[in-house]
Amino acid sequence: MTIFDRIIAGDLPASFVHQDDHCVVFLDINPVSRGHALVVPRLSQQHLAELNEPLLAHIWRIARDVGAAQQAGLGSLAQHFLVNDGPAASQSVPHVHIHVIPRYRGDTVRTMSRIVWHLSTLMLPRRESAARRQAMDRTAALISEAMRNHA
Ligand code: DGP
Repeated sequence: MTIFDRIIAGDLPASFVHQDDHCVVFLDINPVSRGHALVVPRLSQQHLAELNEPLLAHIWRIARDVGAAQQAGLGSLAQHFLVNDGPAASQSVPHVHIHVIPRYRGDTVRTMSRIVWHLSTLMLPRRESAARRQAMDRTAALISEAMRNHA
């Protein structure tokens, strides 16, 4: 069982953006930028190649919609879609997930250095706090609302 299975089961907290029959979207605990989201299939598989075509299409469609909703809800200008597809590609959670990382005006140095840091083995998990969770919940709600409005 992966940590994402535990989030999907409701055993661990997360700031959810979207949930449907096939996937969930919640904010990354260690965000590269504000609103950094993870699109996670409910099916617990490690590699993209293990997903069937309809599920693959679905999670990429949802990732596209999350990117659009980050722009509408948070004012980002564009987004990176990133999949670390295996441990040798810096995958730390063995459960397929698409990172949707928003980009903001003037953020090149900060975001690029954080992406490098994110992909390195130096990454340390952030501590949970009530204030931090509330801030993440507010950000998730803004993306979620924009996603519903653009559906
Ligand atoms: P990757 O390196 O591609 O496997 O990214 C895994 C991401 O998952 C990483 O950016 C941090 C995030 N993450 C790990 N544990 C948790 C957690 O418990 N909650 C949330 N929201 N994100 C997590």
